[in-house]
This record gives sequence, C-alpha cells and structure tokens, in this order.
Amino acid sequence: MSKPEATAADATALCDAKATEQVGKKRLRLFAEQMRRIRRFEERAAREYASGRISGFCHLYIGQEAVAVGANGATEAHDHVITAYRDHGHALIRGVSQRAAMAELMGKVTGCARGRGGSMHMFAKDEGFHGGHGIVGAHIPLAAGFGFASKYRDAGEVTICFFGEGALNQGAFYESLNLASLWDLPVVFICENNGYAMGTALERASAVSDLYTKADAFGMAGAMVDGMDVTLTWECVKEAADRARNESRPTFIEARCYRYRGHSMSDPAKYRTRAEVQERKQHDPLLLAENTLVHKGWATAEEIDAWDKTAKEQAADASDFAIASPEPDLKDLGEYVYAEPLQWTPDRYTFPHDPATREH
Ligand SMILES: Cc1ncc(C[n+]2csc(CCOP(=O)(O)OP(=O)(O)O)c2C)c(N)n1
Ligand SMILES: [Mg+2]
Repeated sequence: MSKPEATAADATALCDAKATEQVGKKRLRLFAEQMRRIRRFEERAAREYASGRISGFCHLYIGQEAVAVGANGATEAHDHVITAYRDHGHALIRGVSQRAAMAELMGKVTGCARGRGGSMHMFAKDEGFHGGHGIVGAHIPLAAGFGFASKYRDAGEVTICFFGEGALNQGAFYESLNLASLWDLPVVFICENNGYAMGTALERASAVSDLYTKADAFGMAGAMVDGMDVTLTWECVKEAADRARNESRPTFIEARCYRYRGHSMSDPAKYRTRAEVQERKQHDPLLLAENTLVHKGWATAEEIDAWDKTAKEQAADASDFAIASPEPDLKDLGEYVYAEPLQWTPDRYTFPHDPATREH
C-alpha cells in the first residue's frame, strides 16, 4: 500500500472496535475512499501552489480528514454545512467537484465561486455548503441563522458548523451558542481542535484545555471525540445530528485532531518539533481506517491501492482542467461578488438613518 503523507505503517493502529461495528463495512469502505480522495487532492494542491499556479492563502486540511468525512457521513443531503477557511475537505465531501475546487484555487472562472473566492471561500449552495469563511468565528452566527430558518420553516434540516479552536474566545461563539440553546436550534457546532491557532498552541491562548466543557455554559450537550478516528467521529456527530433533528437541540462537539502541514502554505511551522508531527502521524486517520478494513477483511490492500490510484488520477485531471480553464475577464471583475441582480443603485439608495432621505 502506498502511504500518502503519513509514512508510519503501524498496522496495529486501528479504529475503535465498537464504533467500527456501528459504522459497518460499506460505510467504512466509503469513508476510507473519501479520505484518500481529499488527501491526494490536497497533496496535488500543495504541488500546484509550489509551482506558482495557486497564489494567495491556501490552508491545507491534511491530517484532519476524518472530521469532515465522519461528520458528513452522519448528515443528510438536505442538511446545511458551513465552515471556516480550512475548507477544501468540507467542500469536496459536500459536493464540490475536484475540478471546480482546483479551478477555484487557481482563480479560474470554472471554479466553484467563479474564481472570486479562492482557497478560503469555496461554496456549493445547491449542495447546502455555505462556505468557506475567512474571519475567525464570523460564520458561527450564520450557522445559528441557518438553524433558525430551518426551525421556522419546520424543514427537518440540521446545520453542521465547523470552526477551529482559535474561534472559541471570539464573542461570536458565545453569542451564537447562547441563542442556539435558548431558541432550541437544530445546529451541531464542531470545534476542530488541531492544537494550534496559526503559531499559537492552545495552552498559550486558552484558560481551559477541555474545550467541550464550554457546552455547560450554554446548557447544551457537549462531547469530546477523537477526530482522527472516522468511526468515532461519525458515531459522535450522528448522535448530535439525531438530537438536532428529533429534539431540535444543539450540541457542541470538540473533535481533537491535528494538521500535518503549517497553518497555511507560507508557514514553516517552527513552533513545533518534527518529532511531534511524526508522533501524531502514527494515529493518521487514513491509516486507522485502512488498517481496520484490512484487519477485518472488509477490504484488501489491492483494493485500497486501486482507490489511491483513482484519487491520484482525479487530482491530476482536476489540475489539468484548472490549468486549461480561462481566467476571469477583467471587465467582469465586479460580478458575482454581491447578490445578483443588486437590489439597489447608488442614485436611488436612501439611508434609513438620514433624516433628509428617510420616508415617514
Ligand atoms: C477575527 C480574526 N482575527 C484574526 C484572524 C487571523 N487568523 C487567521 S487564521 C487564525 C487562527 C485560527 O486558528 P483556529 O481557529 O484554531 O483554526 P485552524 O487554522 O487551526 O484551522 C487567525 C488568528 C482572522 N482571520 N480573523
Ligand atoms: Mg486550530
């Protein structure tokens, strides 16, 4: 088996036995395949960044795949997903094609946000994927809003909101979780605790390290899960999503995970040791899932190699497609940035607080 990124080949590293049974053979095979696809896509994106074809910010999700994949497996097609800027994995698993994602990274018109958003602002509205947001914590109130809308329309939808642990001391986090609990909103808040906010380790920035206990402050259910184990993540998010759907109650989950690469492509990650990264790779989400599949006789090494080959081919195809796609035309630069058509024009715009133009 060729090992992407994580090189440790410890065959004894397995997913949780009980959760594996719950997930079952079919779903675990799917999860493993999905994680390979995300990882190979991002490895390709890193190469394209190094080649200069991708510029600007680019935050890789490598190491954290089990969170997006396990959580997505616990949602339904009509649910809503929203996340921060480390969004490639979430976008891909939620229905953005590899071609549209790579084209977006390269700023091409064929990208999922027509090349306007880039790495941090991937969207797939029709698939219920609402971004890709660059301001830390700023999308958490939007998730509460989606939850409110779903409840108002009695739509039976769940909103899953992902954010890093760096967002936990932002006011928006407290305001949103408070209202979500007060108003019984069907939202699952998932903190992807990868241990670092840029170069700042959690211990240097947070007065508490058991972040899931913050749920108590809002009177909502809280849980901590090993976010490197896709089976445990699925099980934990499933329980929370069921609670949201059946009881219209929010949950706050802390998914402990780890990013192998720097904060973004321009981060040499000097704030941690190589040994620390190597140690965390022993518990790599792909390795755990693949070892478990082989261990249980649910997949052969040859099958996993075939998934890997397909994943690499898809990533290469996405690159070729993105490279061959046109840049946005300069004259269209202002289009697709705001809602179309704009509801106002400057000459008929009135300022509600301006007594000269206010209608009484
Ligand atoms: C309000 C705000 N402050 C600061 C920044 C700069 N910034 C970008 S990412 C980041 C760290 C966030 O870390 P975390 O939430 O743990 O997410 P991770 O990158 O680990 O996925 C900061 C401070 C920002 N984007 N928004
Ligand atoms: Mg973090």
